[in-house]
Amino acid sequence: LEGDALGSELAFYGLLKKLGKHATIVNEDALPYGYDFLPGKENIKKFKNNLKKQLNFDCFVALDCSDLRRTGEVYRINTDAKPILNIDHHLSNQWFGDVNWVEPHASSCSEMIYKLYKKVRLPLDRDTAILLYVGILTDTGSFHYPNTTSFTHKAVSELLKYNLDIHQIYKNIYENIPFSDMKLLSKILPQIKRCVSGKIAWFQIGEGVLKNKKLSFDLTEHILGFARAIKDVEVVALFKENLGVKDQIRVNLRSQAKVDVNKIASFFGGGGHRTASGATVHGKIDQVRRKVLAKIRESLR
Ligand SMILES: [Mn+2]
Repeated sequence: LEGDALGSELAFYGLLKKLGKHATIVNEDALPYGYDFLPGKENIKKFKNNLKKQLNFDCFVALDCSDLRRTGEVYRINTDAKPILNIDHHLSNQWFGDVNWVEPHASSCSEMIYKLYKKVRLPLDRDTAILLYVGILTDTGSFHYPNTTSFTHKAVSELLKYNLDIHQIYKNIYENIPFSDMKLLSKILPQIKRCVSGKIAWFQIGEGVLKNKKLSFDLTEHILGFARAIKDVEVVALFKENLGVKDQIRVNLRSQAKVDVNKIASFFGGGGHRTASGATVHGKIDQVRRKVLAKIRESLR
């Protein structure tokens, strides 16, 4: 769960409200670090089993989710199998909805919700502009990933008319790292390894490194971004032993535009985008790492 998921769900919720509809936002995870400033965040309910009985709805909407399982336990509230609306921009989207609005060329789900505001001719407001801006900002890597288009900038140009404090928004999300996390980052960075003449850079983070510490999403992004900035690197891989679950490895992949890491992640049961993807793989960390690196090697040929 990150900026685009939060921005798009809150902006879509606002759109439904303006149309006089009742809606409830349910997330599996708590609000991640750094996103406390999002307007309307108090409308997000954390998933609980008893919500199944409390909620009564006609339509289940998934935003920024390639796969229903990516909602965690949340899809289980749809016990009466009500119609599913799937709004997403992942290349790996599974078309699980009864209605599927999937645009793999959109920079973000938030950009799609911006389009929806235009389509239904609803006026934007400052809070909505903040939410959509956050979603687009985070999913485009602050407007430098190849998914950034002329339309993306056109949308943002309109959002900025609402007097957004873009400096503060950036600070909240990216320059808000706790000192202890930065110290942890400085311990992980020297463990970087390369292979295939420096075309692959990878990190392996064992359970010991994170003993009693939670690696925040932002920290993962920083590690990946750091490695991707190295000369000649085409693909970055991060292997992390999931705290709590035995023999479960989280694999995060990033690439320059050349290699399609969505394909690699899909091979291992995950997915995502062409230049950013991930998978949760069962196995020992060394064994998983070897398999994934072999697959990346293949794709570099
Ligand atoms: Mn997204």
